[in-house]
Amino acid sequence: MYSNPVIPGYYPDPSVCRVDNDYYLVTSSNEYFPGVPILHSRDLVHWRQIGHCLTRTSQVPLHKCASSQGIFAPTIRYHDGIFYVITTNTSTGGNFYVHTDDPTGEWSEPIWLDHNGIDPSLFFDTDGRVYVSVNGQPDGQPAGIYLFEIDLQTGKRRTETRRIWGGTGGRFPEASHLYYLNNSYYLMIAEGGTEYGHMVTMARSTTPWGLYESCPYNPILTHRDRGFHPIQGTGHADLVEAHDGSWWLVFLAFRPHGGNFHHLGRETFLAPVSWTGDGWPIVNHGRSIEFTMDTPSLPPYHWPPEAARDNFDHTTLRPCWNFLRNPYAQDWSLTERPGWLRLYSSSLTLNDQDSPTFIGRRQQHFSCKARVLLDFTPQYEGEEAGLVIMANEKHHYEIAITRVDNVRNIIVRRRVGDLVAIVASQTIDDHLVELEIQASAEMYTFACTLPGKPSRKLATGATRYLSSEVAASFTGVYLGMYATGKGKASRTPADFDWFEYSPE
Ligand code: 6LW
Repeated sequence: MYSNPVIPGYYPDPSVCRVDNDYYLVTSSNEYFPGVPILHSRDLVHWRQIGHCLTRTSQVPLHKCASSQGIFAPTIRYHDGIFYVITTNTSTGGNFYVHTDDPTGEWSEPIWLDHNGIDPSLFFDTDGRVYVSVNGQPDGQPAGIYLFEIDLQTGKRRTETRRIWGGTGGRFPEASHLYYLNNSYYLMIAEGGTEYGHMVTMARSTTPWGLYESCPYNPILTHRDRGFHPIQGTGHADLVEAHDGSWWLVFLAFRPHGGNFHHLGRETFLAPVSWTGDGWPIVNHGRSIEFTMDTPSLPPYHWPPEAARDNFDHTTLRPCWNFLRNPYAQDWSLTERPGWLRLYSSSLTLNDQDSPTFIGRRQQHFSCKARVLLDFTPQYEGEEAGLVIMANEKHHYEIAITRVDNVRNIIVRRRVGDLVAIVASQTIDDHLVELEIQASAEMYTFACTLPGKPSRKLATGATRYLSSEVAASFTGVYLGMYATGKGKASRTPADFDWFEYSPE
């Protein structure tokens, strides 16, 4: 028995590999930096983030990339003592892979592939050949999954590119992975698009190049016909044989609320896989995916819980923290005021498709609370710093300290598309202020607490207007700290003593 999602919050397009009794999983990261979060588990249910694969701008240039573009689906594989992650930077450069012998450390510079498309995967055949499968079709060719052999050291193509399978007729065949077992090559893909029509399909062949025979049980996973199920969009999967010989599937899905609106993004789920007598996979015994999975899991292995409060007592950020695109080093410091995270207001704002001064973490629970203690005295009109719930540059709500008519104010502002409104504003004079966003599945509530006074509710905002359906985003919402000079690089420090994230 275990609960889904196994990795809540914006962790989409999961790919997993096993090394003895350890499991490593990577996901897309789009415009967020560092790129490609890597997580570690000993039971496929309990995961801890151990870092990122792309930690240098040279690996992941995201300058002014569009929201929801940047880094798309990755694949992680382990071969001869080396980890490989292959992915796509849809904004700069296309398909590439990096490698390391230590997944918690630095990864290599990119090895670029001369091939278009997205969702590349690496396959190490038993004869030593290495293949790339990807969905990018050469000019004039039909959609489908294409295969070519590469020189692993250089990424150079060793063969022509061939279309090996077109899927079962769903749109957007993508997310391909190849596996060799039962003396057959199994090809698993996603079809239908990463929304409500998403599905996983499978085929197999006697050679990597095909011909591929479609699985008679396709789609082996979908919720497209379960319109009222609280779990939707199941698809984009990766298969793994556990150290006890059991088989499992990790895949993405999302949890709509209040109708078809999901704001936490596409999350990572887990399901058991069994095999039919004639060698085809059956996911969760053919049953729907549930929040509580009534099936034996691997022996649980729990990680120590992370403290709810980050006191910024270290000179490096926890792995949960992300920037928007490649950050400007001068915009933040963990050393200028030890024990505080110092942000400097740059000329950029949260409305810019750039890297405003912002550091955030995924919202991973429908009901949770984010609080910060902020020391900030704006020097210039319009300068502001505070706490934001961010979908993208056109969809965000923030509670902030600012200066209006030369008076220090607390404001709550909501932006939904081209609608922008300050929905609360009041003067304050104390220096230290606690800002708070309380989340329920349907509503965000914004409050502040001044020294020695009770918490004061200022405004609310519906979660649905930050959902992927409204914001047209591939990502999920982030809770973050920010500072801006709104067109003026004022450099007034905004000091955050702590950030507390409390699931409820
Ligand atoms: C991912 C691809 C997809 O690479 O979304 O819609 C992309 N399909 O499988 C980004 O998550």
